[in-house]
Amino acid sequence: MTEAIVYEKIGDIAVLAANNPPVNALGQAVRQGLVEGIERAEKEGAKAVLIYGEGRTFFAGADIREFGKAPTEPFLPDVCTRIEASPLIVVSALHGTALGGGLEIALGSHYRIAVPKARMGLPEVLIGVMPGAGGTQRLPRLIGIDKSLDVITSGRQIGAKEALELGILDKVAEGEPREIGLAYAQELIDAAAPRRAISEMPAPEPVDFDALYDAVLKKGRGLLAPAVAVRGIQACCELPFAEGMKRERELFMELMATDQRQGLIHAFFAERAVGKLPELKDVEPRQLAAIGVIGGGTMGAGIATSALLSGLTVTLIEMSPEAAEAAKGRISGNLQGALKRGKISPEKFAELTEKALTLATDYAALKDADLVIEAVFEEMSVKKDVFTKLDAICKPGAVLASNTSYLDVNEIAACTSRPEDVIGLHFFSPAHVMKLLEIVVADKTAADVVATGFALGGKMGKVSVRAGVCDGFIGNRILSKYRTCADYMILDGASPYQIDAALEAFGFAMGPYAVGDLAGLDIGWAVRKRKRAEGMDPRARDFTYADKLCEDGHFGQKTGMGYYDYSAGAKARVPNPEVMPLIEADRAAQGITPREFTDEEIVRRYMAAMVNEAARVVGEGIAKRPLDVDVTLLYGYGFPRYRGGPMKWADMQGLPGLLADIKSWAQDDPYFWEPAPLLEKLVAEGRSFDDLNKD
Ligand code: T1G
Repeated sequence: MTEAIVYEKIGDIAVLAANNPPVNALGQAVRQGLVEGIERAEKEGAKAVLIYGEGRTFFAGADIREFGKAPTEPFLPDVCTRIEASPLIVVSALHGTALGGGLEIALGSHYRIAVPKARMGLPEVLIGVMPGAGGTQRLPRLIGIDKSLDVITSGRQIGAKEALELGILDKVAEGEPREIGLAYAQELIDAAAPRRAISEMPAPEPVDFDALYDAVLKKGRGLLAPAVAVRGIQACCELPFAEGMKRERELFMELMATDQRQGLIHAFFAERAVGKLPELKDVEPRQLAAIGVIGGGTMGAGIATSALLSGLTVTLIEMSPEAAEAAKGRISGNLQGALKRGKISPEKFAELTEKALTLATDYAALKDADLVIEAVFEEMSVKKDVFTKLDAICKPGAVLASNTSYLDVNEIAACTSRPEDVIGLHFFSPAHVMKLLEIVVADKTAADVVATGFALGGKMGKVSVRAGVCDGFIGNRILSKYRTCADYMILDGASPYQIDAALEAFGFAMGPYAVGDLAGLDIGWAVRKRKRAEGMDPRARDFTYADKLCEDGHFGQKTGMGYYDYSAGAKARVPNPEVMPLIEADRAAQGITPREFTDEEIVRRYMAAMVNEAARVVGEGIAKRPLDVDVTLLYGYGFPRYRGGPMKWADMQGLPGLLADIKSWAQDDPYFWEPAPLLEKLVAEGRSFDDLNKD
């Protein structure tokens, strides 16, 4: 008997306990153990079988580390069918997260019980595949087409209460999974309950699956898996069970072979790896219970909201009592959202706004804070003034953090007597919604202060990425490059509307010009003015059309006009008629004869600019690994998740071809298209960005 499944006989009940930490993934040994356990139970004359998981959870799904490798017997769908075919009563007792193949094992069982806190679901589409062990064949038989479509195409997790209401569970009981499972199995034996094989239940009547397929494909914005899963449900309704299982397997293997599956699995593991830094191994974070926030504008209020929701107390400092009250209003507004979505109760709302939040105008209120983060005006002199005051007021060991989005954290640290306590915590707006947090580590930042930054991000449910100090850190520095590439393509003949459409077809939720209108064109305008004031490299191409748009007062959605005219609403995406004349005038003034761009060229150039700058960012150590760039772009910049991130995309495209394109474009613009040394090195060595992730 393989140790991954521990067999035990208790009276008439054979117990199969999964023992494969950390999440009882259904690796080969577990699958083997389940089949052997069922066979042994039948040989030993048991009347029922109980399957449950030791440790933190029931099976959390197939072992996704086996993906991409040759599948090994016994295959998971066969294990589920073997369980179901047993003449004994088979009970699964769920706790933790019974996901994917885990829930499919439970569906292969005849009865299902769970503890109240158990969660379950079929999240396969989130990693680019679909249920491949009978989920699309059994679930519709159990709960119908509509509910199965929701569960399977959303990949969402379901709580035990909802699962009971849906009919996925037969019972929910307090207690340990083993105990409630044994009691339920005995109850079924005593009641002479019948085997209840889902595959023997009638399948739902077919519906218009072509229409469903089209609707799901459209909703997925290019994501294949949910739509292909619809074909699995169709097979359930149109084919006998055994043929339906074969069809499901075919569809599953088709998805397994897609780039999207590669991209999504990469994203899954990258977002877990990004918080694992060797330099933080065994480093304890400092105490984190009470924090201070300076500045209650959009960012400060968002940060305070996120901190309050994560259980921290917050002292918010503003310039005046009125400004502090206004900040409290923003925070309450943010929390109203959480209240409406049922994330917090009315009592919790009152506790957060009335007890956990303290307003003040005097920095002395920060004397006991464990960490203070400033979100004041993006001006170095203002930041230095704040940090000088904090240095004088805050207790020894307090972490002093800046939310700056590009200023030099080393320079900020240097104005305190404790540079080792200073760090950058770059939140993205709105800070209580966006998951990305760039943890900007300055030259003298202490390791336990970095660990405290990650601990804060963890409490807030952020995806935290370590960044070095440079203009724009990881995300904004790369953004500046690919955004400039788009601007250059406009100078040379493309339109902002063609560029937005091409990149939305690539998978971005919004193209760069629609994003600019949403965020506010004045932000980019200020950056361009700052860079001109700092002195731009004479080799850099400049353009005026974007400035003129701002000079005309068009900042995007907030003024009703930007690249688009919002008078008919944001969804209408009506081009602003003033834009093309400004672009044409700029081209004429620079003697540029516009040329045609294909959508393919637009995407290729845009992505090459992104990857080339990202390679510099990794090469300079600003980002630790290529996967850190992937996670940053996925969580902060709307990069399509099914492509895995820019570095994963580049690996799948092939680095040599990308470098060749960059070199050919460098003939026209050697400054902008200078190849990144790391990219040249990897191509010369025949290596990929993913090879670097594994170094
Ligand atoms: N296979 C292998 N390793 C896994 C794993 C899995 N399914 N799930 C998690 N891990 C690892 C993870 O990499 C990390 O490893 C550790 O476990 C803790 O995970 C046929 C084919 C279960 C909700 O998609 O959603 O079944 O970094 O840090 O936050 O239809 O992990 O410690 O070395 O995420 O508490 C379907 C994916 C597979 C579930 C736990 N199942 N996992 O979250 O811990 S496809 C899934 C999760 C399938 C069948 C198809 C979460 C979690 P390390 P963690 P967590």
